[in-house]
Amino acid sequence: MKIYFAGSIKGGRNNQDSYEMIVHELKKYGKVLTEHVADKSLTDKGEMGVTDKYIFQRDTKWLRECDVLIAEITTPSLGVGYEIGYVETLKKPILCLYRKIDGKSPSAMISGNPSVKISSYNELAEIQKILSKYFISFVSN
Ligand code: 6IA
Repeated sequence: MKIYFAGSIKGGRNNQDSYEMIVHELKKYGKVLTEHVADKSLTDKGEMGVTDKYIFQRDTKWLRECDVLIAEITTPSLGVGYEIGYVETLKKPILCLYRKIDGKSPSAMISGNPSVKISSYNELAEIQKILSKYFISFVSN
């Protein structure tokens, strides 16, 4: 199974610890095409040495290739929102995860979207359960 993991880069790297945990868990279920998104050394300046055009062409190719999109949406990101919309038009499954923070909630374009499955967590340790439950139902459908 090819998994596209989406997480904020230019939107801010505040939730990089969640991205790392998610990618660690996702590797149990398939090939993660975008492991670099979780990389601690990647800053909100992005990947060094590659052009924006290259990134766009490579990432949209992977979005067309993937079997599922898993997005961490706690930190709002234009790129992640774009990726969710792109994959939705391809009718592929989408799971969004977000960390519960007082006074904050995800965009209605995600939480109100019937094509998107959404799960929240308080602690990083909950991510493992959310993903195992998701992939069990994914395989049985
Ligand atoms: O708008 P954002 O940068 O927060 O968008 C993040 C999302 O878009 C991630 O899920 C990635 O899949 C994708 N993405 C956007 N920019 C990059 C990037 N470098 N490197 C890898 N993936 C990206 C940024 C530009 C750099 C040349 C300075």
